[in-house]
Amino acid sequence: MKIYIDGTYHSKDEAKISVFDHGLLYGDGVFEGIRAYDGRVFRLAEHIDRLYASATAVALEIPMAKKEMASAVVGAVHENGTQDGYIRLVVTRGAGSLGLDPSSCGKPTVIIIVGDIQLYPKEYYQKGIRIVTAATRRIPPECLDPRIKSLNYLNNIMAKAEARRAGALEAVMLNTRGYVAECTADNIFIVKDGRLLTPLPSDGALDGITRRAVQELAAAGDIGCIETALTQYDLYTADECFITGTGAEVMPVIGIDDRAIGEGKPGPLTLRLIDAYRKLVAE
Ligand code: PXG
Repeated sequence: MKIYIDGTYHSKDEAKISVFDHGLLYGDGVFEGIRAYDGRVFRLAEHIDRLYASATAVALEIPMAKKEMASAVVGAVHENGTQDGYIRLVVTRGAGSLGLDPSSCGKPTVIIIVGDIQLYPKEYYQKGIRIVTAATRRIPPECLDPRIKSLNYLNNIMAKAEARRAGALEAVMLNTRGYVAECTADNIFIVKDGRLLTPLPSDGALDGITRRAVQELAAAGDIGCIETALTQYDLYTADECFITGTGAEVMPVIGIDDRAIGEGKPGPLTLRLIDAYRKLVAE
């Protein structure tokens, strides 16, 4: 494994950053999780745009142009000889002093890790998964915009731990007003009366790249899709449910908090979208 740090490749054992990096000390930084399929990076431009938007939102100036960053990501995939893999692109505030002040940090640190993707078992896609509602609420958008993909994941991690304790793979997170936001590392969709519904970014949803792709596939397939406020009631009474994310792709959800969703098996629209998404990534 060859890891890119600020323009230089290091072996896994040699890839190290300063303990004074504010990415470590304060979670001060932004990141992207990206997939490579068959040697090609999926929706790279969208990931780069989101990374730079996250950085702009937290006043972090990435020390390279978008074009250069895109080349660095593609270069790291080639350097590792990766066909199908997972790319973690991280930009931290850089090394500074022991204090919050970001102005003490000299230069942001740019890290690109290309790893193997831990695929979910095939049967999850065929049979669907059960998820639970976490007691941990999503940080309110008026405190931290959910569109910022920052290195601060503690509240999502607490929710993920709740999922694990409940024997589930994922957990739904509500916002502080009780509306559905998203899952800990995935967006959520339901199907109701032939139409897709998904929470709004203003209710705490990350503007997911997979979410966008599914919205495009729905539009292309004449399936209505709206972003709207959703409650637990909407989830429990949905005809179908699925989650979307770079890692999970499109994953059917057949149970939430011990309620069966729809007929308790992946629904027809979900299966159609799984198929369409597979074709899209293979294009
Ligand atoms: N919500 C949150 C909070 C996320 O972190 C998504 C939704 C889905 O977004 P994308 O753009 O991937 O469709 C994410 C993405 C990991 C990992 O290592 C996490 C994500 C993506 C890839 C890997 O756990 N989160």
